[in-house]
Amino acid sequence: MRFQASMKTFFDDNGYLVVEHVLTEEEMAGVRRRTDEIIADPDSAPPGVSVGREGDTIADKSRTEAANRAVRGTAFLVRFDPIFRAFAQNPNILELVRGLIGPRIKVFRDQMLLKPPGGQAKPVHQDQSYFRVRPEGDLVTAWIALDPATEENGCMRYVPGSHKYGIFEIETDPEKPVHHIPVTGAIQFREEVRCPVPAGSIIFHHGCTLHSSEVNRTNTWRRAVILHYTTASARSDHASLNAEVSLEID
Ligand SMILES: O=C(O)CCC(=O)C(=O)O
Repeated sequence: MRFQASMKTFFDDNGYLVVEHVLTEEEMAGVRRRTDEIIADPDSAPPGVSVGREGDTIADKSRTEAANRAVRGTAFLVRFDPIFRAFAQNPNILELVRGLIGPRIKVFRDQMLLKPPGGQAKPVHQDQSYFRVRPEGDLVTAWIALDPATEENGCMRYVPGSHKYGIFEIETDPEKPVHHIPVTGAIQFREEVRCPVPAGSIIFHHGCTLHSSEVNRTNTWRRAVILHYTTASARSDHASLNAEVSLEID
């Protein structure tokens, strides 16, 4: 799928953009295989990659030990795994990212969210709440579906237009400090949009767009690669994040 000016118009208005069928089965084969290897044996991840478990971020301790041990996510595969590094430079992905934020880009951060069967919800948040990249509009997240994402398995949900309000103050739950809950006060947002997509699709979202996903109510995994691109010159307020950029491209 080639970049079209109408995509940028939609993205600027709504703060997200669904592009279906960007990647072929062949283009996803390597990352799917590596993902499954890491799910089966988290110790097989290269040094430097962090692997998170369901139990790290959920307060419900009544779940089984196996459910809490299931891999929930990773960080830094692009930085340390050659297959993911090549994937993050897929020309079709880069063309779309450059169309949205400009010609010179880098992968600021990378992660996966791998909802296992029964996997937990991700509450509403803004990526910029974590990353604090300046300028604020220079961060775009590419959420890449390795499996079909459905309402049943926890597809992405977006609040259209919410990126226009900047970065909100946050509250955190002491039990689950990983979740940054934005304090949005009396703002009347447009209605949330659910975005089921076929595998190989990409949903782009602005760093300030409010988004979330629900519990995976199916018996199969919902795997997604999440690449946070910025302009080459963008910098975070957090020096430690600038020191750990996933991949310089331009
Ligand atoms: O994959 C999910 O369920 C949530 C992903 C997310 O919050 C993000 O891409 O920022």
